[in-house]
Amino acid sequence: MEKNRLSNFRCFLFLLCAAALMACQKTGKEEDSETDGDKGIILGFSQIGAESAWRNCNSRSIQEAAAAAGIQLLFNNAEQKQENQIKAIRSFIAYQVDVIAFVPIVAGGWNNVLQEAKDAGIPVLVTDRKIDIEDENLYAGFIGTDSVQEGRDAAKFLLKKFEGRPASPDNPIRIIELSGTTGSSPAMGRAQGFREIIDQYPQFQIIYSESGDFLRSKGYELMRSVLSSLDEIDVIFSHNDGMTLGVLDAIKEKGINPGTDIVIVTIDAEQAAIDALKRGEVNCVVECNPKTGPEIMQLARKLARGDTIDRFIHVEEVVFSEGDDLSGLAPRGY
Ligand code: GZL
Repeated sequence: MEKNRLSNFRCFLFLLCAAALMACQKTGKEEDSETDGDKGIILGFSQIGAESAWRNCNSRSIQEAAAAAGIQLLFNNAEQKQENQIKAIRSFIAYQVDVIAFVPIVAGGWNNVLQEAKDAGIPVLVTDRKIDIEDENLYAGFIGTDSVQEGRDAAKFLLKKFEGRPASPDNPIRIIELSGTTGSSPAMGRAQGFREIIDQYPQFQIIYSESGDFLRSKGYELMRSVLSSLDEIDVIFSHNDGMTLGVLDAIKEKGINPGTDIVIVTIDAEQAAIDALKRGEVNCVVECNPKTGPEIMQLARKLARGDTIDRFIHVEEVVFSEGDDLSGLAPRGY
């Protein structure tokens, strides 16, 4: 009971601060409305947390783009808890923001709060991760990356890497998979896309798959445990660079050469992963673009005006492989 009261009080405080902030800025809204109808839009954004360099870059992109667009941003960090996201969305509804956008930490459990937003007449934009929902009309659209394609791209690299290598179901190419947050669309999508390709070639076998929750610390722990129990590993497929950095730490501790003794494929394309690719410690890095802030603001403007948007908008992404000339690659910024 005590915890709940504290949590509700925090939510009330958040609302109070938001109201105070917007009250002075809202006066600006009336003045601005004469000059630019789009200015003064209030966007409520629920971010899942700060679990990786990718997530922090995603948050910076949203905050910087809102400032550049003159959109008033109510930004809430849910600290990896869906219940905090639901509370934040409810506070945005209570405050009657113009648009709500959020990254759903997991795909399920959004029906009720999105129905409340719809009943309040507030359009909702889903970003980065997708949701499973009965009534697709409860949100206006999605912008983010295509996790299933990212999984396919990882698998296609392995087909090329092991082309011509003698392998059979009796002498398989043994794959360890470290997956992302259980129930999240990137973890499910990457696993699905990877298997769509790999399952066509029986010589590839996933001998171990476990969630590392997109965290470097869990990637390290899981890899230490795997190395203590399995001695024949050919490939590590890691759903994000954060976990991969933990994997590299664990592998090097055992005197094993990552990228040579074990092929490593990873997703996100953080600077640290690109640097590991350049050092030959990683063999393939599939990009997952976190810099969607400007597009999110354009979509928020459209929704605030009552316009419709495309249902699914996937951002462009590339694949970086060993042997690529990366000398001209710009700093990644995350
Ligand atoms: C993917 C995104 C994932 C990243 C991780 O779209 O949701 O969450 O791959 C991040 O680095 O934690």
